[in-house]
Amino acid sequence: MKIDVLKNVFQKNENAAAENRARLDELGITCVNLLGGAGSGKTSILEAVVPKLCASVRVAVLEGDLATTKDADRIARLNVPVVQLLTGGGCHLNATLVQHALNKLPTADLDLLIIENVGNPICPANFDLGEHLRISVLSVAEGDDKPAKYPLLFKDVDAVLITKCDLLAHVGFDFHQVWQDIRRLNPKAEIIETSVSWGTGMRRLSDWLTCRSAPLVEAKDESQAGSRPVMSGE
Ligand SMILES: Nc1nc2c(ncn2[C@@H]2O[C@H](COP(=O)(O)OP(=O)(O)O)[C@@H](O)[C@H]2O)c(=O)[nH]1
Ligand SMILES: [Mg+2]
Repeated sequence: MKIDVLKNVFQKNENAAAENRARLDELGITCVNLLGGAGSGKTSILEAVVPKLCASVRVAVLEGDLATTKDADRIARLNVPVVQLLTGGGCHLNATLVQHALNKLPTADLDLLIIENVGNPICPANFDLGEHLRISVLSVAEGDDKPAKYPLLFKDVDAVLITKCDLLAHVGFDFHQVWQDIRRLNPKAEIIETSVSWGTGMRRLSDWLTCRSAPLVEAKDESQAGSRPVMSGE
């Protein structure tokens, strides 16, 4: 009986995630789920990279949190559309919450949607939101044992950001070990070393995200070009 209930919870999320993905595909929006522990540097990364992304793609952000709008307030200062999703104490976002948020965004005018999940290295990884890409964030201050201790956070992701590299001289963090542990779990993920304080890795991350959004943006351009009248001289 208990097993059936759990199954239903996950099934409901899977259904909503599939609906979100289909809707995002139709709109030509690439969606990224940003995962990582509390304080790993997720919002700081967005503050640094979103202004760079705005040069080539139209970006919006969903901010997942337990109780406050503090992160959404930080993103709103960048002048991009942002919606705060409050879980009321829940330790992860789910696809239904994202579904509601999509209704509040100017989806016809977007190319890239980045979702900052609730700060937690465990639960969010179990819930598909309908995203196309997953990025995990691990700060050097959290310790080099984390890929081994929280494998789900690194296993099925497209990129891993190793953040706060400016603190490497002050914390014990065996980069080689972390690299090996991530590679053992995930041979293909892009691994990007970053420091918001130094500006390290921001161009690489921005280029990576722009490149991964390009297929949907190009498809959208083509379909719009097909539906618009051909101007003389074109
Ligand atoms: N030294 C250093 N501190 C950082 C860096 N990125 C974020 N921080 C600090 O880490 C703390 C948590 O950052 P935040 O972006 O809010 O983390 P989040 O909870 O994952 O969104 C804040 O005090 C930031 O100023 C970085 O690259 N270097
Ligand atoms: Mg945050």
